Amino acid sequence: DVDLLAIGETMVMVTPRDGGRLTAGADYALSPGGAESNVAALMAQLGHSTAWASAVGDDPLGDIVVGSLRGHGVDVGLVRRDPHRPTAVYFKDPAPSGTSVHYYRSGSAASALGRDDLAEWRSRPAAVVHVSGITAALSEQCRDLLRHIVFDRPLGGLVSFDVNRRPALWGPDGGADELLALARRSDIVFVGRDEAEALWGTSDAESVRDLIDAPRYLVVKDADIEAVAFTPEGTVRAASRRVDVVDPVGAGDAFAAGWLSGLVDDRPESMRLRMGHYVASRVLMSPSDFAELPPAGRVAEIVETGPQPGA
Ligand code: KDG
Repeated sequence: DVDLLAIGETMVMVTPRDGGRLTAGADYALSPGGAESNVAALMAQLGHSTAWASAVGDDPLGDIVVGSLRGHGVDVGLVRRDPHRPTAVYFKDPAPSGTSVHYYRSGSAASALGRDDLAEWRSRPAAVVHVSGITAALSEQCRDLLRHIVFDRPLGGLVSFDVNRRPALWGPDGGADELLALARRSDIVFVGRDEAEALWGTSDAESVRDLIDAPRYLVVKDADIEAVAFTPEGTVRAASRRVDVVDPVGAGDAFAAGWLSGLVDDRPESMRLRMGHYVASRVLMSPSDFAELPPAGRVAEIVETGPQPGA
């Protein structure tokens, strides 16, 4: 069995190499951009066995995505190559006022994922199956697949759901009802306080808890302030690490990777939250959606013995 099976679309991300604006750049870097596979790749760096299930085109961009994730130690044996649909692309435009993203993903290989893919995926039983709300916005078929995974549990394991609000992918309601229904039926839920406020009008972590209520673990992240976990053993809070933010994209995935690593290793909740903050801080300081981490084992040591968050 693997520790984590992550399911979702991964695109090729195009971003200016010098960190400048997209329209000003002359030199661009290509790398994989996918919320769920980011979690798998970061957890692999933390020493866990992880697999990523998805589809990409049978094209060079698909080779880039699969090759890079394999290079990061993720099992990519469940990734289907689609000869008829392309790998999606997205452009990241880092602006001082906030990074924006531009998607070219409709009709992509991953938008045709569906229940037919499950038979193959069952060959990798996982302790945690990690999915996100992005999949619900990709196509009707993807939404049906995600609902089936969360509601009917065809894959076993704990279902971890990152709300991952992406307004650019949704119609006017922003997916509020759909994302709430999925969160209520998952075992582990990650959501930003700001995301929850935009989707559901909640004001603080407790009101998010009152609304979602059901999951075994609910982690509400409040940007650079703190994260609050509601667990069967009670409520635990941990302050965020103060860092100079280079690019926030991917920090949520990194937090999930750190937290889930702590869960799989059976660490106490305060440690899980601090692992989440630590891995997020590394991605916040990196221009990409990703970061190289210190060797597995060393991270837990740094988090356990290093300066406490906020210090
Ligand atoms: O989560 C960070 C990025 O990798 C992500 O935004 C790209 O999967 C992505 C999406 O759909 O937005």
